[in-house]
Amino acid sequence: MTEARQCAGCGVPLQSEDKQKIGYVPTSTMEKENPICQRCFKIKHYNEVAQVAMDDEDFIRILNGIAGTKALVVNVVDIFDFNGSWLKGLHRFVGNNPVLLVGNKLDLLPKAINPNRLVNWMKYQSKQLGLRPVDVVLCSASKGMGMERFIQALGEHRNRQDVYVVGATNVGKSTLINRILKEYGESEVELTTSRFPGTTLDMIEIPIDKQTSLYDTPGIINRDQIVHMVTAEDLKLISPEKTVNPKIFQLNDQQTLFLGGMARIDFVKGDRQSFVVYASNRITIHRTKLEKAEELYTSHVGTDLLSPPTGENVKMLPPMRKRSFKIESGSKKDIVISGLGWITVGGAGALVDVYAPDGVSVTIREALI
Ligand SMILES: Nc1nc2c(ncn2[C@@H]2O[C@H](COP(=O)(O)OP(=O)(O)OP(=O)(O)O)[C@@H](O)[C@H]2O)c(=O)[nH]1
Ligand SMILES: [Mg+2]
Repeated sequence: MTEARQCAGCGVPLQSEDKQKIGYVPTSTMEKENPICQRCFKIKHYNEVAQVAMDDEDFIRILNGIAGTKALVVNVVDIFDFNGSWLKGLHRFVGNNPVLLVGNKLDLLPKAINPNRLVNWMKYQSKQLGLRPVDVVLCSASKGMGMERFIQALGEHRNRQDVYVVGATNVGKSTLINRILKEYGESEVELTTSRFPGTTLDMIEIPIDKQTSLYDTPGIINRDQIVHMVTAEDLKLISPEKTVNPKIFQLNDQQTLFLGGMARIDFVKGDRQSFVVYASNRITIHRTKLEKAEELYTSHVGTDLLSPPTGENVKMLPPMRKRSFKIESGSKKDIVISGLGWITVGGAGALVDVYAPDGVSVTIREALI
């Protein structure tokens, strides 16, 4: 814990000297019971962008202490962007501590999803990524889904020890803790949450009982997450806020689908089959002939036809990079464009080229639905 008082919203040490620096509060606010810094105040009341220049190194240093303690680590991922929100090097932070894996933002997935299948898929993925969680639970922190099961798992696995909530930025760690506090706690404290990455700035201790505490931690920034490549304005359009409605297209080969101007999916070769898009409802999906795709992109990206990115924001986007996939016939596959969503390809066998901003991971998996 730092000597200075901490902001109750984001954890930053408070100061009243410099308005331009983080942690600023007017002297009068400093005296209050749970003071929050000016930045948190602005996020809470005006939805302002939360950007501050903090190094990933700073955040990693904060997490590095966990390995030396005896605690339960709750690793939160965004199930809409599982790979993109995976905390790389997690095993280093956790040491020998048990990990409870939480798939958050369940409300974004279509109702047709089979939760058991999703949990099994997450277990399998974790294993591939070098982690064996003691348990996997699904929830929606913002909607309050799955909380009973989560609390039960927490009680079961924490052995009356501390709990650290960790994860990549923006997965909903603080929202999850607020939800627990609201439903099970007596504390008046409300952690700051926002749509923008990098909201929580330091470890925040929330006492569970006399001996143990729950800790919120700053999210690690994965540079390859799409949120770091778009403007605040476009982030709003790209990140789904509600359940994504599948959009079904029957395609012949040599046809192309555009996910706004963020991605282009060319059905190069294969029998006519369905391509089902799962992405934010605010991304315009445009279908065209493959031979016209290149020209259409160049002349229309940023316009209503192919947006987001909107207007000039296109200049911020890294150049499009092509990745090719061969999908064998017989099984349905999801092509996942990290942070944007995924496209389920019908199962008749297909050659597919995907263009997405360089740095954004594009992967293939067994269809989730
Ligand atoms: N749809 C949906 N959105 C959620 C859910 N939980 C959190 N969010 C949203 O995700 C965004 C990030 O939430 P935070 O709680 O600030 O995320 P965080 O992991 O604490 O982020 P950092 O502090 O930057 O590491 C906010 O816009 C939340 O409203 C959820 O269950 N469903
Ligand atoms: Mg947070």
